[in-house]
Amino acid sequence: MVYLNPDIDKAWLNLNKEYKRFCKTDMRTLFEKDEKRALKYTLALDDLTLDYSKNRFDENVLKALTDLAKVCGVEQKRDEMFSGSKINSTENRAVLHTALRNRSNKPVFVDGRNVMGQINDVLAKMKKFSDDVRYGKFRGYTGKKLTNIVNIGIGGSDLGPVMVCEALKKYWLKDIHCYFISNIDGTAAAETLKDLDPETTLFIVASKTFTTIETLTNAKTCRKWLVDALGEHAVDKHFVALSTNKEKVTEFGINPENMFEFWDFVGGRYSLWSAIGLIIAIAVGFENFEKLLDGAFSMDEHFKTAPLSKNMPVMMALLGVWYNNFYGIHRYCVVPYDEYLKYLPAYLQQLDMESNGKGVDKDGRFVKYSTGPAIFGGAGTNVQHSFFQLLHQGTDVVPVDFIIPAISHNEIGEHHQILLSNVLAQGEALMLGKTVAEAAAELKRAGKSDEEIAFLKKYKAFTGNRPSNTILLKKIDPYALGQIIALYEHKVFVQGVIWNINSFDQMGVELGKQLALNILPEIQGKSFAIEHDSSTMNLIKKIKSLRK
Ligand code: G6Q
Repeated sequence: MVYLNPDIDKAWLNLNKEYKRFCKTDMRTLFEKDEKRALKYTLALDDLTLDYSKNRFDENVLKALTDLAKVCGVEQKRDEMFSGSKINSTENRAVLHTALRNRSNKPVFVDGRNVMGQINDVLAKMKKFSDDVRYGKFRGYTGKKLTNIVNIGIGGSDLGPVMVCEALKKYWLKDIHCYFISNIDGTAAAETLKDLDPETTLFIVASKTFTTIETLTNAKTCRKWLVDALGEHAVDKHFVALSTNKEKVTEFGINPENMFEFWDFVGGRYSLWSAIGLIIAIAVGFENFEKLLDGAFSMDEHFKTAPLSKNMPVMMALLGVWYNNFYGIHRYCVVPYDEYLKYLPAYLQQLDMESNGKGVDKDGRFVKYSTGPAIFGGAGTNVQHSFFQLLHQGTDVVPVDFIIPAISHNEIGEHHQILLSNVLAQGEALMLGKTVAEAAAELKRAGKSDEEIAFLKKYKAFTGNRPSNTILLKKIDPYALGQIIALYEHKVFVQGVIWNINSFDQMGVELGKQLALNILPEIQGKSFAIEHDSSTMNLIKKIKSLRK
């Protein structure tokens, strides 16, 4: 690590020393030595529990990590974020997704102006509209109730709403059905529209900028589909927009009265709490949308007030830094054991990788250390039957977050008990492992010959000492979901502070977009003049010949 601040340098060097002292210690031994380990390293907020005891650390490591958080100014920067400072330095913007769920309604200022008024106005407009759609007051052009709600958006304008809608499916109004069109691939629109009735379909065009090519192209296709069926006059009753850009919304042909506004201080991947959550409010009702905000607010308060060593997002962030920068582990896995949370890993992938996948620090220097890890995941138990082999016996260690509700919305027979026993078993297996001697003894008990035992014992052994967090909640309800999402948002924030990067821009997605604009006319046969590398040239040629 090379920083200009000697205090920070010292904290990193101290962690290096801690790593050298500690790295050979096995978690099994730590648990054997300290009966209270689990109790000591479990945090709770309402019904949410974080057990982080199955990680590679001891008291001294934790102290060194919290010292690092202190000298990096985590607390001060956190307060700056909450108070509306322009911490998104490259875009000169405040970062105020927390104001969207500021249930205390205490003023939050941007450029000397309290933003709570406009936030509350949009929430009120969302409440009215979502109630009107749900209870059939706002109807389609031909007078039918709007029961098919299609969100057209991509990235931050899709992943949050789709994840939350799926997570809260149990709370959907019976006759409301939600659909999401994000990909520019025509299949997304075609497969969605083929089963829908224009008379009962409401399109929500979700785009902060209202310039995103995928969203505008999909919205155009859907608009044409509707106009072909019901005529131009029907648009006002079937299209609403969520955006910061009134001009573009109007230019596209959506009535600005049907626009729900949000603002530059809301980043795309942090926007589900804003007007971008409209489809959530329609699906689950505004009261439940408010409970989602309440849950996030409770985590915000925890993040703001709990001491660093008792602070859930801080602890998760510090352990991530510990693995990433000292163990050299640059991967990370999230496994919710709940079918309703199946889109959470994809959502977190964007939240974390788009926020912290950065290589230049806030002072304009190329960083000389690793930043955000690669994230993957999926719903358990399914993934136990796919990539868990690597988690248990692969040569790369992958820290895992397990997320599990104690009660299922669908308590059928033994299903949930089996699910619960599986998630606990996975955490235990990863941590304890199985020594070669234990594997041999097991094979002996199973009646294997000495020869078989000698051959099989290493294959049957598990190194163990593989870290995991367990996030336990009572049930997947709007409040708990709000808490979990905010927990991860703040974890990502803390890591960004420690790595001294701007977690709130996403310039890495620009280059591909720019080059695609050059290639498009060539694919369309409108231009041939642009020079590419020979691979791209060849592929363009091949594609054109295949499409002839
Ligand atoms: C998220 C990103 C990005 C964005 C999409 C959609 O933080 O900014 O994923 O949400 O590119 O952008 P629009 O909402 O402007 O269409």
